[in-house]
Amino acid sequence: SALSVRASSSYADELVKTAKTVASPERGILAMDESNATCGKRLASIGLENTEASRQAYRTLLVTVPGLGQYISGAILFEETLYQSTTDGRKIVDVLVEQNIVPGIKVDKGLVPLAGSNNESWCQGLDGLASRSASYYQQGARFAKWRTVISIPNGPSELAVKEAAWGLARYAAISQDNGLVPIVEPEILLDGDHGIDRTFEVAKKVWAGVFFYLSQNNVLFEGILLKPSMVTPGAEAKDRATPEQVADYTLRLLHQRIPPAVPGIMFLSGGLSEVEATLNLNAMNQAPNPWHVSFSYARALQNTCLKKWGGRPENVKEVQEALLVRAKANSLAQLGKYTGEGESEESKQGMFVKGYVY
Ligand code: 5MM
Repeated sequence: SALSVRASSSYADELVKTAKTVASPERGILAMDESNATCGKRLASIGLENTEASRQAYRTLLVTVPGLGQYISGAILFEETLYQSTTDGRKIVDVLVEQNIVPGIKVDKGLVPLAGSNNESWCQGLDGLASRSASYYQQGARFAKWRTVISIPNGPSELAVKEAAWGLARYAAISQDNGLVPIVEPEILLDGDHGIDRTFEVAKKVWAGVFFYLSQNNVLFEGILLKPSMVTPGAEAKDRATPEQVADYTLRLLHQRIPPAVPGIMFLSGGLSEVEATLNLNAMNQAPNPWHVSFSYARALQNTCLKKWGGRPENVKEVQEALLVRAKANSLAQLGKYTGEGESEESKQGMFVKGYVY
């Protein structure tokens, strides 16, 4: 069977099941795994201090949205949240499971400069990853995430692409050995004034490398999920692309590089506006795809919520409704049935920050 490809993982059947659950129709992933540094920046944008209590209050608000599990199949958590309780003392992991949402965990240790490259980065976190993953599984996580980045204006150099792909593949193999479905995320940053064709060319190289090393590491393709960037022009390109053009390029990329054995493609939003991210996803789901094509957004799900919240308890209900609106819009887009009607002006504003380093 396909599963014997990775005979060494005793978790093979469970991995396949988990991946299918996360990649289930009408649903996608809520990425709420901001590291403390990134979360601090988000909180600073609404004038709040980056304390554990603020992070707990914010994450409590997100996971307790009534009915969230109808649109959200998985939530990616930062380590602190995986071990944290809600403000009223329930384990966050338990709240997610009650909501029918699979808990996931960010396992990478972030980006650092890649020596010998053209100012590019690589992603750390392989040391000790097996034992950390085993503990995360014990704690209730069933999938993992590792985000590395590729910069188009800075190259990308062959070295950076190879390092990104190899790191993702080692992480994926280690995750599967410990029962966690790896989300493979090589984010191609929006920075640059290049056109969409250049992004397409770079994305093809990156995914070729990723799948070469995934197979070299005997990763079970049926038990992974991908988190790609959509193929768009650089954020500073003069020629913009319509959702139909983005969908056309992105689907072409997927068809040329991603085996149909992979159950789910969960796109990141990367600084696109909330509405743009939803429109693009909707355009990709106008015809049946070999994979579940859905979302794993952080900013494009949370931006309006964060602003509406502002740290004020009296706003919680309204904020929770706002998250549900975005989750529902993306759920409709997963089905190719989103119309874009009634969206606020704010949700149409891009969130790209030039040269932004998390
Ligand atoms: C939520 O941010 C995630 C973790 O970021 P840091 O390690 O930098 O704090 C990030 O990986 C996120 O899950 C993806 O980039 C997708 O988020 P967007 O905002 O691009 O949809």
